Order: sequence, then C-alpha cells, then structure tokens
Amino acid sequence: MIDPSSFEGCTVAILGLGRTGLSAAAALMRGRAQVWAWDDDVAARDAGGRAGIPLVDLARCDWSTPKALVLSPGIPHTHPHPHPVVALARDAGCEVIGDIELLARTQRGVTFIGVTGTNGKSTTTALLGHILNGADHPTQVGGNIGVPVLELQPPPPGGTFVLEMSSYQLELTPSLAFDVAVLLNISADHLEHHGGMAGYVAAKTLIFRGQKAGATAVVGIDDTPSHAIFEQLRETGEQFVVPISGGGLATGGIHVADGRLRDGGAAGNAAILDLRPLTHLPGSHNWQNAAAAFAAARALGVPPRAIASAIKSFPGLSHRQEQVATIDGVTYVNDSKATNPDAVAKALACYDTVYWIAGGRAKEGGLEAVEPYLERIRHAFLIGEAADAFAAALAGKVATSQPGTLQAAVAEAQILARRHDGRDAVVLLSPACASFDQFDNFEARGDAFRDLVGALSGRRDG
Ligand code: UMA
Repeated sequence: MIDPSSFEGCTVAILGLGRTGLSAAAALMRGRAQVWAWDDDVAARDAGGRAGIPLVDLARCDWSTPKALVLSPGIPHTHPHPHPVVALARDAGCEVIGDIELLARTQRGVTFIGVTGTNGKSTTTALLGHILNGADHPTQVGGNIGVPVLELQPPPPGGTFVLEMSSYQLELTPSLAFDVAVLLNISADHLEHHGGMAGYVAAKTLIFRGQKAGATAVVGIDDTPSHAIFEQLRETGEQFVVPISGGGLATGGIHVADGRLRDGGAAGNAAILDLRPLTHLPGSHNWQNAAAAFAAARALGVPPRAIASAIKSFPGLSHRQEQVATIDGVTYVNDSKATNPDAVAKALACYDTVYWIAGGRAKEGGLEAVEPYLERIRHAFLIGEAADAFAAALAGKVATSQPGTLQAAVAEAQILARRHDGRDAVVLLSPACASFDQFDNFEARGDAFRDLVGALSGRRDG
C-alpha cells in the first residue's frame, strides 16, 4: 500500500467515504496526517467510524485548519453546483484534490501511464498491465478500473503505474504529468458533472496536462472531439504524439486494417497481429483498445512480438462483452459495464441477432447512438427506471416488452431467443444506463445476470 507522506503532521479533510475516501483516509493515517472525514450518507459515515476513521462534520468545521480537501471523484465540485463543503474549502483557500494526486506526490522514480476515454478505458488499462507484467516490467494497475490507487503496492524503482483515469479524477489530479497518456475516444457522457460537452472534452484533455518532450501522447482519431485534440497536440504539443485507430488509417501511428493490427510508425506499416480470432477483444472498438495498448507498450520499449503474444493471451474483463454461456445454441453476453448508448452501439455492432436487455437509470443523450444497429435487435427487454422512456424511443422500430426486472428479462429473453431459427442468437445485457436504481453498481448487475444465466435450464455448449 501507498503511504502518502506529503501531509505528515497536517490536517486533511476527506469528503466521501466510498472506495476512494476509505482508502485515502487509511493511507493518510498511515502517513501520520490528522484526518477529518465525512460522508453525506449516514451508513457510509457509520462504516467509516467503525473502521476507526475520525469523523468531523465538514459543513461545520473550522476551515482554517485543513491543508487539503481530498474529494471523492463522484462528488460535484463545479457542476451542476459545487458541493457546499467544496465551496467552504475553496473559500478558505484550501486545495481540493483526489487520491491520485496523493499518489503522484508520493511516488518518485516510477513511470506513470494514464488511460482515459469515454469507453474502453478499463479494457485498455487491464490489457496494458497484462502486456507490461508479461514483459517482466513490474506494473501496478488501478484507478477508475475499481482499485483505489492508494491500495496498490508501490512498484520497485523503474516500475510502472497504469492508471485508468475518469474525467472526474483528471480534474482532481493537478500535478501529475503522465509519461504516457492515452485518450481513446470521446462521446457524450457525464454531461451534468461537467456542465455540458465542452466541459467534458476539456476534462478529458487534462490527460495530456504537463506533458513535456520525452513524454508520449497516444490519441484515438476515430471520433471528432478526439481527432481535434490530436490535431491540436500535433501542432502545439511538446510530447511525441501517436495517432491510433480501430478501423481507419492512422498515418504514422497504430491502426487496424481488416482486423489486422499494423504499426505505421518506424516499423513502416508492419503487420503485427490478426485480431479477428480473439474472442475476448471483439469489434473495432476493442481493436482500437489493442492499438492503444500496443502504442503505449512500444513507448516503454516492449518489443512488438512480446506485445502481440500478450494481446493474444489477454483473458478479457468481466462485464465487458463477457461471454457467460451458450445454452441451446443461444449465447448469453454480460456487457453490464455499457452504461451509455455509445458503449451499447459498439457491442451491438458485434452480433447479428440480438435479444437485448436494456434499462436502469438513464443518462443524458437518448438512444441515438444505438439507432444504426436497431435492425440487429429482435426484441428489447426493458428494465428499471428507463423502461418507459426507452419503450417510447424504440416504438415502431423494435419489438419491446417491459419485464421490469433483470430476472424477468432473462427468463423472457431465453424463451424468445430459443425460438430463433439459427445458431447465432445472442442475449445481450448491455443496459445503456447506470445500475443504481436496482443494483449497487454495474458489477452487482453483471454478477446477477451471470447467476441468472447460470440457473437457466437447457443444453450447454463448451
Ligand atoms: N457522497 C457524498 N456526497 C455527495 C455524493 C457522494 O458524501 O454529494 C459519498 C457517497 O455517499 C459515497 C461516496 O461519496 O459514500 C462515493 O464516492 P464516489 O462516487 O466518488 O465513489 P467511490 O466509491 O469513491 O468510487 C470512485 C469511482 N466512482 C465514481 O467516480 C463515481 C469508481 O469508478 C472508482 O472505481 C473508484 O473511485 C476507485 O478509483 C466507478 C465509476 O462509476 C467505476 N466511475 C465513473 C465511470 O466509469 O463512468 C466515472
């Protein structure tokens, strides 16, 4: 674990006692800081108290004492309104930072790789960790992927942190300049938190903040906002800029043509690997993830052949187009992590005959991104708070029903998918929504899907 020493002897306020706050409190206490922690939720607060974390009501404390406020990433600090505690801290001139900033201030002599993007960042982060560790390059993987960074083991000198960075976390990490920074893609997400699309793009661009000559920027060019950032960096950035694409040409960079990963840099468009047989990385969005991981690993000097071999052995991640089972010829796919329509569109593009389970707590932006793939959907089973709105959006385009719960949806989907004449039917949980109306998080939703599929009767293949 990391012991942040930069606040030894000082008072540090912590707001939010979820994964980030609990780990930050424990780490700061190990680093001999005086912790004042709070959470607006009584149960979270009580759990913190039971864990021995000192509780102080931050709305009523003396703000001349704390040297910093460590804010959990999900708590608003600008839009739609700054949390009142953040406003108090700022008024008192107290810096507002996140747990990754504490890590950056503590760890020296190591390489930092940051990976962001609206979609694919967990897969790319995990893939990169798999590649580097397989190449005898000691690497720790954490951040938004679900492992709070202060719970990681410090790598030996010369080792590497690969950090999945959300737009929320990027805004709370002012001093970290990544040695290798990866931006995969940008599409509308978290707009309320960032005050709109411009704010969201600006937050994503922070992945490149502070990069100097010697650093590397790996930039997806398959969507308009990311492409514009690539052009801007190429014109004005000091760092080495590598374009990547999952389906088009990335001149001088890494791209995938006809499913084959190609290195268009110094290697002169060399063919690296045929990605099409890799069932754990299906679709051009995953091919872009592979291109990004390849570019980042090359920046650290890992040989192309070692990278290709590690991409082949990558087991994939749970809840991201995870093939759970094939029963009576129907394949069940858990894509619970697809919490926005853009991520759903990428999954739908991989299958021809889809029985789609969607819904939950809807985000901004509607279902437009899914429209080009509606003809692949035989039936949509709608659950959660978004069921009515999704039914209205799909009316006249796709057959829908509203089973309401995941359990009922899986049961209905099995009945209909079994009737499909052919062996390519897929029951796809890809919700286009957050899970919080019915589950603690997307992992709990995906685990529930896996359990429900596990309990289905029928003949299992493989
Ligand atoms: N809270 C308050 N006041 C508020 C709002 C929240 O006190 O006004 C408290 C809640 O009661 C709760 C705590 O804050 O106890 C939750 O904090 P948080 O939402 O920041 O969540 P953590 O548990 O700290 O998890 C965070 C990330 N969550 C978010 O950014 C929303 C996790 O990413 C991340 O894995 C974890 O830190 C470790 O780094 C999850 C996520 O959904 C996967 N990320 C978003 C995404 O991927 O789209 C950005």
